[in-house]
Amino acid sequence: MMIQIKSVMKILHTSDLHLGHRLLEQSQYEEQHLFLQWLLTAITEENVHVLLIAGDIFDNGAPSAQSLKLYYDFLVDLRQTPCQHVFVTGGNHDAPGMLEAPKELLQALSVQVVGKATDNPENEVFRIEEDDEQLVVAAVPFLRDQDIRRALGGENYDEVSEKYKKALISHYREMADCCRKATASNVPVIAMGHLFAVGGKASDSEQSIYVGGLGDIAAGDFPKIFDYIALGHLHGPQTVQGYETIRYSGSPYILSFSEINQPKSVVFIETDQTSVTTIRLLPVPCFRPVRSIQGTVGECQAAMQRLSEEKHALTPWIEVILNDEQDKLVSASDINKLAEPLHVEVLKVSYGQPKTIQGIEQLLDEGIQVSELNPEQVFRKKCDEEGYNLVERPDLLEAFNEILQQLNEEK
Ligand SMILES: [Mn+2]
Repeated sequence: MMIQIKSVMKILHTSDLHLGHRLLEQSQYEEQHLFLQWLLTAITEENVHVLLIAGDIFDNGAPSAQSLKLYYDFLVDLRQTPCQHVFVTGGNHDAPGMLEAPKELLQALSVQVVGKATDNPENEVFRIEEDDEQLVVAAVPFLRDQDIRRALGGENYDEVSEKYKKALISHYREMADCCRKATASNVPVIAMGHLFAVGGKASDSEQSIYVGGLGDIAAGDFPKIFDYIALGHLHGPQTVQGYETIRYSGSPYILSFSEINQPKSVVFIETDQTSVTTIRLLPVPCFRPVRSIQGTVGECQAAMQRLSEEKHALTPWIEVILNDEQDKLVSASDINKLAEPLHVEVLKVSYGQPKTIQGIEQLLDEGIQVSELNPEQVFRKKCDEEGYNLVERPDLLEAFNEILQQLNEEK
């Protein structure tokens, strides 16, 4: 008797590793290392065949030797797992040239790297086969304005925004056409992306791709051929407008204090011969707790004590906010002395209510849209919020305008 085993393709989606990222000047190397070790184990245990990393591999365009080693060691270690296909795309933090320098070398390890969009959309489309299964992947990186359209002189801000959005949508349409051409049959198709989608919830750590929602794309703008869209850029795990198959995996560890208490995960996806059958979140263990502790000196000390008694892979990092008037005279070094015998590390001591950084939308007068402001007006609003007086500090505005000018010239 012949037993037919229904084969399935198992895929893992992550993004925003930001290798080299520091939280309040502290290196996050240890948790990044532990996460990648955990990922190798998860890939083995779940028998994952395909790994998608949707942008922001590194925290900046010139990563340290330590960050590079972390990345390359991980890619080599993947060879010992069931994962035989890796797709790495550039994010807004990555330098495309840097990411693509070892492109051919990594191809030999079945790692496909797409740092930036080129004139040929076929460079972003890949077809893979595992046993009887096939999968088409459109590995779309972060799309810079200059990569996807020819800017004309004298465009104002709204025109740039509108045209960029159109170019973004048409890029995904070209991808869809290429994917259709890549295969004759109705095999599952996955797209990647590093962008801000409408309705997404940002935290403090994403560097806004463009001020004021330029180029926001909505769930309905993506062609229907894609069975799953693996997104990066937003650091909190979330769907786009409630669509289960259009998702941000989120960063695998926190990248700012605004992400405290945010559960982190990677996305596990299964396909059959024609489409996606399962989508499931795999929670990433918290290797290093990061907490914000508020109260009187006594309350904070007690909270530090409790945290110190918990068992964690790495020393917890904390921010202490003293909110009692009488504690104004307590210094950061006094707090550090209290923490010394404990298994916690105080990264920051501040006084009074924690300041929340507001998004530009919250700073605007009612009825005004960000798109109605020019960049200088947006800058002035942010300076107001941060307490910089531009009359006393004209150099700030000058510096801003100089940067703006440079950007315009580059375009
Ligand atoms: Mn990011």
